[in-house]
Amino acid sequence: MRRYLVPVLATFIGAAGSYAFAAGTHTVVQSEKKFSEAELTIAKGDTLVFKNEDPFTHNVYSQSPGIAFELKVQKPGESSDIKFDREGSGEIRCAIHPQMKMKLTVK
Ligand SMILES: [Cu+2]
Repeated sequence: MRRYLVPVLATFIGAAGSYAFAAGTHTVVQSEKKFSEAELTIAKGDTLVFKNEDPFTHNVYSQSPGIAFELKVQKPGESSDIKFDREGSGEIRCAIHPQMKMKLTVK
């Protein structure tokens, strides 16, 4: 019995620790070839979840300094997490649908 107690305690303490330092999570939905947010400001260390609710593929990316990333092919129904560890700001776009744009600031 005792040998099971240690991992359980470790898991509990680990969960409490990560809860105490938990950074924010924000969700941006892609629907009808639009982002659900036109403009978003988040804190350094926060995570953005991009959720594709369209019936077709998107490729969300940014080339702006500090926030550059690329999700590559994101199929219908898929969610992707991006953690932003650096300060920066700029535009997030979709490589497939040029009309899709939003502004992101990480500070
Ligand atoms: Cu798209």
